[in-house]
Amino acid sequence: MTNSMQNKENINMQAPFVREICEITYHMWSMGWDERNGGNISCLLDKEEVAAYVDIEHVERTLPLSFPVPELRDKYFIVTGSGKYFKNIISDPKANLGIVRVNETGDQLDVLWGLRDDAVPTSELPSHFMSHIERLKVDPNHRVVMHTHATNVIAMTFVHELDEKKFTKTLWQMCTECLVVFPDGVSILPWLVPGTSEIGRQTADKMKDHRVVIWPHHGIFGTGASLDDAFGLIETVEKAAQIYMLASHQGIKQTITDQQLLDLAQAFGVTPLEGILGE
Ligand code: 2HA
Ligand code: ZN
Repeated sequence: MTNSMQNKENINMQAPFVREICEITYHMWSMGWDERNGGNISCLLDKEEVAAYVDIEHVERTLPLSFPVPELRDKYFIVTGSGKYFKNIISDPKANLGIVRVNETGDQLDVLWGLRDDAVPTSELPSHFMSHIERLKVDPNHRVVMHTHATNVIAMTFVHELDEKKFTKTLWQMCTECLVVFPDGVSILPWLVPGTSEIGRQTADKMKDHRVVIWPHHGIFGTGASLDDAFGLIETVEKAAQIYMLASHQGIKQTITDQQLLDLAQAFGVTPLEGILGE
């Protein structure tokens, strides 16, 4: 067998993009964020990196897209499957993940690998694909959209005002690192029915100038140039929300001041989202 054929046989073990998603989803489940089938991930892949492991000329199935995405034509993604449990991906990636390509007209998906037993991509595919389109416009390095039910972020949406600027400021005040990690702040949608094109459009609209979108009483979307990048962003927001949930009902006696946050931004060379810190 040639090396390339061996690679194609052993994709579960060898493809770094499969291994990474296996590890990170297991980790996210261990954090308690992805109960049952909660959470979903999509990651943009280069044609060449896919072709090293999968026969890209062989289409296993095609799936119609109810929301055409011509902007993503000929793009390759690894996605989590609808109804699949993050807990189980690591032990059976081929059943729980899929490698798909958007066709030339942007209205169909070619399944190239995985999604075994007629599985389909995540129910939140509209939010993922529409967010990829917007993030790619502002960041050519963008690759990952990650959705998870981060526990303390959800809890905070019950007890904190849902004003984006006030929510962002509270998060920045909870840990010194926050302003450095997400100077662009967090955005928040109204409560909407998940899985629809409408929540996809509204999520993507926020993604024009944010990397984080919070769905109240549901979870969080984070984006980035890599799985680590998107995960690290969500982890930092979740940590701040956790501190808030631990500290707020005790009566907060002091916090990081606006001037200290401005000093921090200057020291780390980041520009805080406007209209949050008093100048
Ligand atoms: O994949 O998290 O929002 C299940 C969900 C839906
Ligand atoms: Zn969800």
